[in-house]
Amino acid sequence: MLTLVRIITNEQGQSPERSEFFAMRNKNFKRLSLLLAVMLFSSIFRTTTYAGQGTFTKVTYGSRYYKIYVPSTYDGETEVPLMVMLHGGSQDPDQFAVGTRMNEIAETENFIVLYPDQPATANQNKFWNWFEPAHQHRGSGEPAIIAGMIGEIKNTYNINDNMVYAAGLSAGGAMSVILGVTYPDIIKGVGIVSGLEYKAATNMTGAFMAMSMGGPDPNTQGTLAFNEMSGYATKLMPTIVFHGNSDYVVQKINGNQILSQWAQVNDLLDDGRDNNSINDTPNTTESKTVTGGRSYTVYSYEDGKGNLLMQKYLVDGMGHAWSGGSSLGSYTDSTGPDASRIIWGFLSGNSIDDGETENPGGPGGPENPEVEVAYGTATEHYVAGRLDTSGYLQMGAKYGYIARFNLYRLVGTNVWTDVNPIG
Ligand SMILES: [Ca+2]
Ligand SMILES: [Ca+2]
Repeated sequence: MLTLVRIITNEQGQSPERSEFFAMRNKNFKRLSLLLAVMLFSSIFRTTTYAGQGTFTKVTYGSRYYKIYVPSTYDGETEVPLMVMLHGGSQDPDQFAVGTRMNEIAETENFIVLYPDQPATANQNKFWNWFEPAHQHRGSGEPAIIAGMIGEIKNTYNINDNMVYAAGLSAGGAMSVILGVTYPDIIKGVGIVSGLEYKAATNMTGAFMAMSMGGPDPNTQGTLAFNEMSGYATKLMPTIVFHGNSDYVVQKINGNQILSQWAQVNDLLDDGRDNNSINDTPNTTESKTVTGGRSYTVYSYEDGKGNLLMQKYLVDGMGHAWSGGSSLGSYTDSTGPDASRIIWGFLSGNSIDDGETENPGGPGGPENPEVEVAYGTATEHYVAGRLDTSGYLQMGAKYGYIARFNLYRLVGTNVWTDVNPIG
C-alpha cells in the first residue's frame, strides 16, 4: 500500500493521457484504500454500543487485546479520568465489565475505562502473574504491558493525568497493587478486591501459600514497595481495599496485609521517615448494612493531617467476589456494598449518591489539595525546576544534603520546601 502511494505521487506532472490514466487509477486506488481501511478497522476494532450509550471497543495490542469503554458524554475537549480494571482468574474484559458494571458508572460520571486482557497464552487460567518476579518490577512483564496500554489510551484520548486509577479482583487486585508500586507516576490511586499485598509470593507454590495464610510481614513489603517506587512517586497513594470475611480462596488476612503494606508505603512517602506518621490503625471504624443485604465494616485511615487516605471494607459472610457486583457476571456478590461505586467515589473524590452506600469522597480528586512529595538529589530538584539556585544553596547549607531527600510542595502554592517547614 505504501509503495503504491509512492508510485502515484511520483507520477504527478505526466502527459495528459498518462494523467488521465493515473487519475482513473488513483480513483480506483482510493476506493481500494477505503475498502482496505474498513477491513483493517473492523479486524482491529470491534465496537459495540453499550447499553445504547457509549462505545465498548476491542483493540488489538501486540499479541494481546484490551477493551475500552468511552462514555457518550466524552467530547475530546474535556479531560476525563481513566479507570483501569483488571479481571480475575478465568475471567475476561467482557465478563468483568458485566460483573462490576463499571461502564454504567463511567457513562454517568464521564470517565474512560480500560480493561486489559490476560490471555491464556500468558497464564493457562488467565491469572495475572502477580507472584512471579518477572512481573513485579517497573519496565518488565505485565506491569510494563499494562502501562503501555495506558500510554496508548493517553495518546488517543484526552485523559486527566492526575486521575488515572487501577482496580482489580483477586489476581487482578494483586496486579493493581503491583501497578501502583511500579508506576506511581502514572497510577494515582488503587482499589483492590480480594487481592494480595506487594510480592506476597515470588513463585507458584508461594502464591497458594499466601492465598491461604497471607504473605510476608506487610511492613517489610511496604518498605520494599517504597524502594521500588523511589524516584517515581510524586504523592501519597490513595488505597481502598475490599475483602469478604468468608473468602476461602484468598483469605481475608491478605486484605489486611494490603492495607498495612500501603500504610507503610505512605508512612515513608509522607516525610521520608518510618515514624508511623501514617499507619494501619484506623482513625474511624463504622458498621453498616446494605438494605436487604450484607453487613460490613468500614475502616478509614487518615494521612496524619486529618485527610482521608485509605479505606478497608470487610464484608460479613462474603466469599471470593466483587462486592455488590451483578449476578450476570462471574465472581460477584450482589448483596455486598457496591464496590464499583465506592471505589470510584473514593479514588476520584466524587461521591455518588445511589441511596444505598454513602461515601465521603476520597483523596484522589484533583480538588482535594494535599502535600505532594518528590524524591531525588538536590541537584535533580534544581534541574527539575523545583528549586532555584539560591533555594538549592540555602537548603543544602541548612541541612547538609548530599544524597536523596524529600522535597514537599503544597498543592496550589507551587512552593517546594524541605520536610521541616511543613506543619
Ligand atoms: Ca512517616
Ligand atoms: Ca511505619
